[in-house]
Amino acid sequence: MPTIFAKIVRGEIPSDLVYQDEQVTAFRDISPVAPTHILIVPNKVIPTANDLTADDEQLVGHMVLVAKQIAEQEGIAANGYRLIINCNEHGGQVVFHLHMHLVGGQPLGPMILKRGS
Ligand code: DGP
Repeated sequence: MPTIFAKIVRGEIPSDLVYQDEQVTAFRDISPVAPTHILIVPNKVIPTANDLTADDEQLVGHMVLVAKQIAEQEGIAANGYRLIINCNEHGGQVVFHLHMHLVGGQPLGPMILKRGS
């Protein structure tokens, strides 16, 4: 079954596209949690971070560099932003097509739950 993100990558369903090349596609999250909330997605389907292999090393590096470039374009690079990859249930992953969240445009507060809470 193709994921919703695979359909976005192929242009089969609409998205607010920000960037695309032969390796990755970036588009605005449908439910933004901050003024800037963009998803950077590999064009090939990798379900979770657990499925990454050494062959994907360059791809993952590319995802980070694309995120950095988009942050500059969005005007949030100097103030800062957060890059997040959720994995599986405890990570809060909902769409099982690897993606990196680029979130910024306002102070984001502390990272996550403190240990033990
Ligand atoms: P995660 O919890 O890491 O799997 O985040 C999935 C994100 O994907 C969530 O923030 C909402 C977003 N999302 C889900 N479906 C769509 C969609 O059809 N279009 C767009 N642009 N974003 C979507």
